[in-house]
Formats: sequence, structure tokens, C-alpha cells
Amino acid sequence: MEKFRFLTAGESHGKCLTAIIEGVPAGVEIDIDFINSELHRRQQGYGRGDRMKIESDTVEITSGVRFGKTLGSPITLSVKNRDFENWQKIMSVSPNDQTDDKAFSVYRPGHADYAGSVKYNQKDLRNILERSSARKTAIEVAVGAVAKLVLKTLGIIGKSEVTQIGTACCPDKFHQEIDLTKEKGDSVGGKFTVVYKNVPVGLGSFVHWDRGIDGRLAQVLMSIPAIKAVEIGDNPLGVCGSEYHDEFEIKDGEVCRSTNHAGGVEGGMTNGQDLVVSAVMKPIPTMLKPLNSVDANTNETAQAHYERSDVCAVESCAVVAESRVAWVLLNEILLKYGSDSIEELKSRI
Ligand code: EPS
Repeated sequence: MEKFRFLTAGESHGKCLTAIIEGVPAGVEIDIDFINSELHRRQQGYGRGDRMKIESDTVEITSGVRFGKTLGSPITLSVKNRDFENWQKIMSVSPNDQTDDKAFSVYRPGHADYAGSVKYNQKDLRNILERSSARKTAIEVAVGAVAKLVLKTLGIIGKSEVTQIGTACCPDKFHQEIDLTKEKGDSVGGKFTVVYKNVPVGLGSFVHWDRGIDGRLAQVLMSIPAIKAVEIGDNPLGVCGSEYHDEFEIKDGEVCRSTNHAGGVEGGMTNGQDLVVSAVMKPIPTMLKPLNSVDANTNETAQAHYERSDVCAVESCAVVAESRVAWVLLNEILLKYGSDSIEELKSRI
């Protein structure tokens, strides 16, 4: 992140989630309804838990935008946690409100609880859960929506599709797979694909290991909570080179290809074909039927702590991934073309 940069802050049950973004050119139309519709998409999906019935995520913009257009100055976004109403004392910043209510000490296998408590020297695992929760992806999607608005003015559009839930590979079977999992008190993961169209040639580079756009995409996708694998283009396992690589041809005087196994990336750069990235999400590690664990206070075996959760969040995760790919694309576009205003950027592309 060099040209399009941001920080986010906020706990899952704290007052709100916040982001400060830098690098968006001046003059970009900011459609708040679009940002809110992206937040709404992230909340949807079959298999989501009860938290999503409490929240109705909407963004507030408090800097960087005037009369509907960006100023080129830092943009501040915030999304309120409605659930904070129920957690005011528990999440209080004041030492006078100290309480053990909602504290827990039995590690949930697969979560950040164990390593996080050792690393940050915390006895109450809630101090780890609150920021490691996937709740923070709400504000990340708001940031991604701003990036998408810039990309949209440049004609670059993204979408995503869930391709697998558990063992089911066809959408007709997805709900059934989630229902069966829920009945068993379990959770289920899956796979999705993000596609961006009209991506310019030459974003990223081969000149240094850290300039490849494939590496950047892998990093932003791998760091979504619960993502375990990322693929760019088609999985090449078991396929020979002559079948995998996309041959060139000339059509109406233009260089083109009739296949896109590479997913739009060759040599760490976009090649003008659709950018195609897939990721695998593990089953969410909080389960009604808990796994064996250890109580950090007593050092005795115990059943893992149960905290309200989702049975399946693969659809939401696909929306989060779309946003993150938008961060990378906008950053690479700004690195390649620069620009302080959207008019300048359009003319350079
Ligand atoms: C989430 C909010 C969280 C969880 C979920 C995603 O809210 P709560 O903990 O109050 O139910 O529903 O997070 C996880 C399952 C996780 O493991 O982090 C959200 O806003 O997406």
C-alpha cells in the first residue's frame, strides 16, 4: 500500500469502526448509497448468525468529501456498531467500569485466542476476540467501496461468485449443505472467485519480488480472516504447459487470446485479460458443538468457549475479497499513472 493507504480501528462490540484513507484523487463522485449497498451485501448470505439481525451497517463520512465529491484530502469513514448499546459497560474505556462479565479463558481452536493471548499478555481472551473478529471487515468493505467508485469512473468493474460450499459445487445444493451443517452444530467453509474486467495492461512488475501484483493480491486475500488458500487463474495442477498457457492470436489487427487460464496475470503484471482470483475459506472455528481445548486460568482441559457466530460466511467473504482486490487495483493504478485529480487520471489512462 503506497499510494492508496488507510488505517482502520475499532473492536467488534466497541462503539464504531473507523477508517482514514489517503490517496483518492480529487473530483471523484462519492455515492453514499453505493457504499451502503456494499455494506448491505457483506451482511447478507445464507448461514449468517444473529449479529447481522442487530446491525444495519451504514457509513458516515466526516472528512475529505464536499458536495458529493472528493477533495484529495484524507477521507474519514465510520460505521456504528449497533450492538454497542448492549456492550457499553463491557467495552467501556474507563477503568471504573472494570468487569468480568463476558470474559472467557478457554481457547477456541482455529481462532486468534491462544497465540494472541500469549503475544499480547492478556488473561481475558475477550481482549483478543474483539479486534481479531471478522467484524472489522465491515469498515474494510466501506474502504473498498470508495476504491470501487474510483475504478468505476475508469470503467473497471468487479464481481464475485461462490463456487463451492463444503462438498457442494453447484448453487442449488449450497443451502442444503449449510442447513445440514447447522443441524449438526457445526460450521462449513467454501470457495469463491472474484473477477475484474477492463483492467489496464502492466499493473505490477517483474523487476523486484515485492512489485508483482500476484503477490499483492495473495497478501490482501490471505489476510481476510479464515482464508487458507488463494489461486490466480485456473488451478494448474495436473495440466501440461501446452494446455495451460494462453496462446496469442491476431483478430482485426489486435493481439488477443481465446483462453485466460492465467487469470489475467503474467510475470507479476496484469496482461489486459480479465483478472480472476479465487480463495478458499475454512469453516468458521466457532461451533455450537465445541472442540476440546484448555482453560488458560486453570490449565485443565475444557470445552472451547462458544461465542455467537455464523454457520457459513463464504458469500460475505466474497464481497470482502472484491473490496480488497479493488484496493490493490487502485493502488497499482495510482503507482503507474499518478494523479491528483480524477480528470488527470482519466486522461493518463
Ligand atoms: C461479524 C460480526 C461478529 C460475528 C462474525 C462476523 O459479531 P458477533 O461476534 O457479535 O456475533 O458474527 O465474526 C466471526 C464469526 C469471527 O470469527 O470473527 C461481522 O460483522 O461480519
